[in-house]
Amino acid sequence: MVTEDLAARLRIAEAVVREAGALALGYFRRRHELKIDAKGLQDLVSQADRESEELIFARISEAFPEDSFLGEEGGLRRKGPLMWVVDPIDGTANFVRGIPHWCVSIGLVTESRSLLGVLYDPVVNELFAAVAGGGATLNGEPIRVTGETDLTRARVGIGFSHASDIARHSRDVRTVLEAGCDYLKSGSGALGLANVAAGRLDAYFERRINLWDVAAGLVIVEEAGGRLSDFMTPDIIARANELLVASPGLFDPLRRLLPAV
Ligand code: LIP
Repeated sequence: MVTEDLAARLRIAEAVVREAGALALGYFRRRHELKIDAKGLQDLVSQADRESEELIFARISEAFPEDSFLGEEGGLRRKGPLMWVVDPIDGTANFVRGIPHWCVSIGLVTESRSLLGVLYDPVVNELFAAVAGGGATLNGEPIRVTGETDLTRARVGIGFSHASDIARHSRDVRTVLEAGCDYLKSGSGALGLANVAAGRLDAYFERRINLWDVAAGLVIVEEAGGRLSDFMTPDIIARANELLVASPGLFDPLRRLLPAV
């Protein structure tokens, strides 16, 4: 049963993620004007990311002044019982190069779980949404993970950033391929989770991924019937964590292949 408060929060979050997606899409079409900065090795940011996050912060703070807010670019702002967690453009490396595979992600979390998530890909006008206990949707239609149980028919999203160990990542990819899976590295972990929820991928795995990348996708996958590894550890704001999400029939086989370290 979805409370009226969560339902109201979902409606507002959907409107805000669409507005931020429209702003980002405008920059995507004018990306040659963007000033792009490097935060680290292969870790980029532009004013599109920053302006998307500031718009979302302004709208969410106006509607929910008592809540916390954590954004990839602006960090933690305000403390409250519930925390909005935002990736203003997930897939920035694709975005700045003109590859149309990125999204805006807004999640609402408690200390232990993701309660609500909206994730918008404005290039193809796809809005993924879920609230705990209310199911998961794509443009308003229900979505479910696949019922796949055979690794040799599975396609697994595998993310990587240079915050991860290269040798470990190489072993992970080899292990998955030797098990007969196909794999995809797309540059957007958030869309990876959304595609698992929509039954387009059978699983998504990343050794070190940040809360803002997945805060929305976690509840979207869960409400679409997927299984998730324990991601929301007490220090999750301070550090990236390992994440495996999968259709139920593949979770244990993949967990054995890709053990948490
Ligand atoms: C991206 C993540 C992806 C990871 C990339 C990058 P960003 O987020 O969604 O999973 O593999 O390295 O961190 O930086 O585009 O918001």
